Amino acid sequence: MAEFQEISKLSALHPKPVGLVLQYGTSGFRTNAKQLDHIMFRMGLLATVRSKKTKATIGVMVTASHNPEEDNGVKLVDPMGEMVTQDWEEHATQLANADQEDLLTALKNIIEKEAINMSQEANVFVGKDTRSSSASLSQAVLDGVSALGGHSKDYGLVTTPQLHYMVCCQNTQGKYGEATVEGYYTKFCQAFIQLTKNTSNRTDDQKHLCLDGANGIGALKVREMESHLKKELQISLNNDGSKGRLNHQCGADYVKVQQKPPTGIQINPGERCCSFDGDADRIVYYYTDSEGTFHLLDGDKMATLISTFLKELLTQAGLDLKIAVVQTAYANGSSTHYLENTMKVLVRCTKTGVKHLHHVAQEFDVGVYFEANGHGTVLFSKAAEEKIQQLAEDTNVNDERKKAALLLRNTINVINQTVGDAISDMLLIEAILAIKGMTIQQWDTIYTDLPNRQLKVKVADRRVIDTTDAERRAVTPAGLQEAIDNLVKKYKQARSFVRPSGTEDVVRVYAEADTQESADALAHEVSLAVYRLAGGVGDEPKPLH
Ligand code: NG1
Ligand code: ZN
Repeated sequence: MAEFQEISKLSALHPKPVGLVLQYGTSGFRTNAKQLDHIMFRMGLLATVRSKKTKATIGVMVTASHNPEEDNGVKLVDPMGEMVTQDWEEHATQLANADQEDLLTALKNIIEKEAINMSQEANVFVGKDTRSSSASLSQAVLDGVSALGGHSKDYGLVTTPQLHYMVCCQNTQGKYGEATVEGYYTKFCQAFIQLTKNTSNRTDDQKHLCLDGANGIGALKVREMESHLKKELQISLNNDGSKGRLNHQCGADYVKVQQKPPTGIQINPGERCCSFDGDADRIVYYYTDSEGTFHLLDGDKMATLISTFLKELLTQAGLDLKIAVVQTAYANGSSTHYLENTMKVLVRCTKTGVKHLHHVAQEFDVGVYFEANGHGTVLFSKAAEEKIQQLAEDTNVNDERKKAALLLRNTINVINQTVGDAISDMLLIEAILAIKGMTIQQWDTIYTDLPNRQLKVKVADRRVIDTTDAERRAVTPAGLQEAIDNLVKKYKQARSFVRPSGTEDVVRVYAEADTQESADALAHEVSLAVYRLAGGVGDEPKPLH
């Protein structure tokens, strides 16, 4: 076939370095940008084939999110804007690792296995972040698409969630919104303005938000969006990319892991601040109090605020819809306790990685899902959306129910349901705080986080650790879980677990307890157990204090 000749010719321009093996991991391929040209070309091929298979538009996003500037990566977006399915992740790994001369065979294998009709039209949307390597890498994706005769649309610089949104809009024939960045701003900002329009006593102080754009794409896009907000949200933008380096000592990941404010930002006591990550699919909030103490409001705090708000509205609207919060093992124990025991909200725990959370959230009428690191969103079932819509249009309901239904309808519209989205999450949180007339300090005191610590341990082969129960218990190596159980018993309100990272060559250790000293000590002792029982390499982990 003609298209296969074209692939042979073009793939020679995007050669695979001999011996390089990469895995489609938790969030696609991610490594130093210099190693990715062939991966990009091949993902262009794969997206085209996936488009033929699904008879729908597929997205390809070139980004390495919160990684350093010199890295890059690529992820595939499925028709409804969700992450690509597991079996196609395997196809991606196969295609990525085929030797240059075996590429056609690997591609044909996928086509055969999936029974693809190659005469079907294909359509691929491509987006990229602000990394200097992203321009040529996204061109390699486009080359891959055209090598197989697919149509492509290059959205250029967009956030990851914007690309997910475009794909969903396109495949729902505009029902989700218009597939342009303008359409994105219009949809989400209009909903935000509707939500906040009856909170007229907001002062300029309350409308003010300090934002750390991580020197990335999120900053650019917030600037573009600003006029749509009609001063209802006044953002002072820091780390906008004009000076600093992407994700360097700033951004959501830095703030969450370091538990301190980003550099390049002047924070006044009590001021509400937030940080995006490098592709704007994560967000965390924070403030410093009058004593200069830093307070982080992470994904768990956001999930709590959002689910409380939604539960109250559902009650006021008299709608019997099933709401749940989906978390991972990294969720702070206090948040889970508060949600289950005070809010009486159903909580489900799942494996790390948003695709797992997304999947579980789909089981409910209203599924709020967040990773502690600030990646998350809310999903509404079709039935839930219809019930809310009906009630909002019903002329025979009392004012309270009507008002709640209208708020719920606008809340649905301010949320990007395709994937966690820093911009949309920011608008949602800002709207909730405005409606509730709540300061960030008041939000923070809903519950108090248990002190916690995350550590990394280097081992020869992290796959020796196998886990169960949503990664909360280690099944192998023998004796490890027993050792962890015995260590946990020594501390109050303690919990600890270990799991192999899906994005780094390390084992992650998490511990929480009643005091920071205890959490630190427990994390260290568990790290030692991992080092000794799971083949630690290098120096033994040292105590933190
Ligand atoms: P790993 O490296 O598998 O722990 C990390 C994050 C995940 C997720 C992925 C994808 C933690 C503890 N882990 O995964 O939540 O965001 O990266 O970026 O934050
Ligand atoms: Zn990200």
